Amino acid sequence: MKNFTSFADAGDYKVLLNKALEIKANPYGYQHVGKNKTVGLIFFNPSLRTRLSSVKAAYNLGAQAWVLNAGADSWTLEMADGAVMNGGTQEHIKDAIAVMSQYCDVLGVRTFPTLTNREEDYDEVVFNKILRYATVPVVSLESATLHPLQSFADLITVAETKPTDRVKVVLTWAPHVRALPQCVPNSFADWFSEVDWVDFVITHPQGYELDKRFTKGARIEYDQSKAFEGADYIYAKNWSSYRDYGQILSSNPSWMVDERQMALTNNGRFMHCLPVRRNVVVSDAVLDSPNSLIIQEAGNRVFSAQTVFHELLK
Ligand code: SN0
Repeated sequence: MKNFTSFADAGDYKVLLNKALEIKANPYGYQHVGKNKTVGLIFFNPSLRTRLSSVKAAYNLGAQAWVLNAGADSWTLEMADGAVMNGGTQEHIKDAIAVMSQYCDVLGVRTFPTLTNREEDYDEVVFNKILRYATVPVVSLESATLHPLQSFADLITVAETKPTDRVKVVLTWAPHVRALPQCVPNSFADWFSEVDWVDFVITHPQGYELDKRFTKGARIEYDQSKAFEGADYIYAKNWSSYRDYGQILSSNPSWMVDERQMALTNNGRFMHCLPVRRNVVVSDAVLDSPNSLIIQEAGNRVFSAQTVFHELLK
């Protein structure tokens, strides 16, 4: 592993998943790997789980961690190549990333999409600049199109809770009040369509089709109730349209995940990456039910990050 930005960087996911389960069973058993090492974390956007779980992951490995909130704590960074910097930006991303690489052994970076320029977002223009200027391995803490540490934690969560060898996993769109990135669903599809013991179904209203690059062989079902039938896992997430880029095409409240839909499943477990808008995306009753995995899932963010840092530092 050279960088970690997508499912493809995971290599053999079975090997990586087994490593994560091994690390979870023995979280402090790998401190020789992180000794005298530093994990740097840069956030261009807000974070709760990613920031804290990544710091904890570094500590578990015996490494140190620093966090920079770009723009808020640092100079305002210029992204454009060849810019004449006589405006509001004070330091070029080229210099900032090269300098930060001097201060760490692995660099984690979070950048969000514009949701206005699809080409720029899907070409990962900002993240690719960071990859170009970094001189240490880079980990995506969510890019413009993907959130691989989340998906890896989701895979750990399903693997350690699955009731049978084969399981049906359903990714469902749910309503929201703001236009959100496609990163979490893209990434979830990128990972789960590759897992050979998962029957993977995606359900969403018309117009919310994700980029086919990530959904590959996934079954798309426009009828949410039909999709939920017999599901072992329901993974809810809102996203804005990829087709009508960044637009909200529906706020149909009947898509909110509620006990009514969960009753159609095979005693289905409920998952969400968080943060979640309660009683908009999913009802309190589902979030607080014994079948809700949201806290275990968030806990596994430590082990997905720790496993990836372990692979990059070892
Ligand atoms: C982000 C997203 O990609 O959907 C981060 C998820 C890990 N979520 C949000 O931005 C939610 C913001 C809101 O207003 O609820």
